[in-house]
Amino acid sequence: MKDLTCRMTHFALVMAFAVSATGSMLVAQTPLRTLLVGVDHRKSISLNGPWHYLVEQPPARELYDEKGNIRDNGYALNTHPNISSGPHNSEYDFSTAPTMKIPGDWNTQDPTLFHFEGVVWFQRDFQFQPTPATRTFFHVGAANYRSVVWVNGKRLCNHEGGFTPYDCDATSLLKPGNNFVVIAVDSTRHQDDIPSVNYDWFNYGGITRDVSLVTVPSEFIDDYDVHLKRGASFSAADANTVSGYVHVEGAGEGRSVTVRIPEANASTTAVTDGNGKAMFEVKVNGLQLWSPGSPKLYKVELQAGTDALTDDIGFRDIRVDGTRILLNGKAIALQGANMHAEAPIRGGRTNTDEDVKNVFSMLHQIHANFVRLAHYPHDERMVRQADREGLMVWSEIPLWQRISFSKQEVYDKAVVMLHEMIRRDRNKAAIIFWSVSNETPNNADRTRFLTALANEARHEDQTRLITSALIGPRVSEDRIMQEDPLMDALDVVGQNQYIGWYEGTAEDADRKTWILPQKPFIMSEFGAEAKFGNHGGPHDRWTEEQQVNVLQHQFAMIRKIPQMRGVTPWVLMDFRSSTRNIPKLQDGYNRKGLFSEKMEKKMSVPLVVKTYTEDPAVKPE
Ligand code: GCB
Repeated sequence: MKDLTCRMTHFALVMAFAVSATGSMLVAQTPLRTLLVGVDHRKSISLNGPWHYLVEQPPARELYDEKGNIRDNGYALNTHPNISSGPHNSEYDFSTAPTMKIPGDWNTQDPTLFHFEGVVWFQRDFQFQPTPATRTFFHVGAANYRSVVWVNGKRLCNHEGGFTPYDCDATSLLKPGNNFVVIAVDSTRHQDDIPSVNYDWFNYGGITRDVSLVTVPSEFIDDYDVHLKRGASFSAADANTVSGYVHVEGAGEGRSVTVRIPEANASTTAVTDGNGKAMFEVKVNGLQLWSPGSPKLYKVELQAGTDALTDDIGFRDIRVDGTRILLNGKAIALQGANMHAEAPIRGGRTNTDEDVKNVFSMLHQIHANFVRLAHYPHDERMVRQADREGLMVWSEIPLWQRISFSKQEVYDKAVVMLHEMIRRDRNKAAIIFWSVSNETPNNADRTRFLTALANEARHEDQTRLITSALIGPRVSEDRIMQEDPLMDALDVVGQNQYIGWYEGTAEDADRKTWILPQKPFIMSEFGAEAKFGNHGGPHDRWTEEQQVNVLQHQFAMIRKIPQMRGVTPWVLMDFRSSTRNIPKLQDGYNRKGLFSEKMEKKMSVPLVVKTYTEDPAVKPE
């Protein structure tokens, strides 16, 4: 996260506040570097395709010196060995090394790297012609987990975090004609990372999302937020104002910014303040709001000087009223599933249009209007598609279970990740929840940390609801009481539990009475493992019949909880996890999917469909 060499252009200071039970404050002051919003809607030079790669076993001395500092004089220089004559020099050569497809994880592309967690170096040549008075950014959609980028042998930037994008200003390092880029990616796990060392998914390493070069004018739009104006309450009659800001990087005070929505005949001009930020508000007659039944997106044209960008943006209002969740003033019930970014059929990380199409075909089959993208931000394509198809989305940062909550440096990392997630997707109507965490231990350090983070998310974005998935309600006989103090910091509470799988039998759910505060809840996880094609009785573990039985009793239990507004079984599709090692049943997969990893429908799918279409487990009010 700490960027040593990347030029900090837009130097935003992140400030997070929370007063803990003891009155102490958690404040992060982390410089955020420029992050380009809407990159997929800008003209760019794609650097996707084959990249040469070399593998480094730990301790990876080409990347790190003895003290663990990054070296700039190793493979990064991309030199070539003297084969025939001259002095001895390097003992590596990218130009004759094998290639793999970028974007792509290394685990599913090279069988010798299937279980590899460590450093892989990537290199490619590319052509470039600089244009005067422009800046060119190197954009990486995601690289898991740490990555370091060198252009033409000079360090450009480093980034920490495997699921959010970064942009580095390469202008001064690029030259006309032939250039090269080297990226070292380190997927080694550390206790103070986010996620930490232990988690229930597969540690796919590599440059897992799109890579491109984005050229912009010297003053350019790096960030914008275009949303339906949010008032103290929602009224459909008043829902005709679009507001937000456009930030112009490199601009001082007094630059003119135009926001146009041609289809609605709306247009306004605003002026930047001393920080390059122009706040705007524009009336739009007959504005059609975004909703699952009518996922209307408008082409929004932004212009600042010679820079222009068009994005597809939907407008909607999401808020809480007592235990209800209101979308455009109407109470809603959320029905869907959890989903990992596991590519159906082919395996590996989801990062193509085909992957997204496959995931959506499963979501359509279960009649989902909602998806929880667990446990980290997924490829931007997923959220774009959700915007187009009217699917509501829960997006989360990977604060999963045992994070080092007492450490300030971990908090600082979390804040940067949160900002990267919000920044990339804040203009997508589909996202209704930002989740700050999943299943964290209930203790003072955790509560202080996550309360501050929730407040930070709310401060950054007032147009969404803040949530987290909790675990561990207090159970006394058949009463289940959720008393986690973190709930105070949340708008909507996610509740995970596995009655019938990790605890007791499916039928135990019938006797449970839930005592919950008056807030909207989502039953964010429940389920049971079933190997596709494995059959038996309703109590035979690992069978499809048992999965059906568990889900059936779960739905019946959820139906009786008045605060429940959403339901997402764990999980849409089986996914790889290195902790799931029962041969013939798991074989490296978490089998709680409604579908197998090959998209084969398990017997639970018809039950979910029937529930979602005929006898919902959750009601809007
Ligand atoms: C959970 C976690 C999820 C796991 C799931 C399981 O509670 O949130 O990441 O994969 O349980 O299958 O155990």
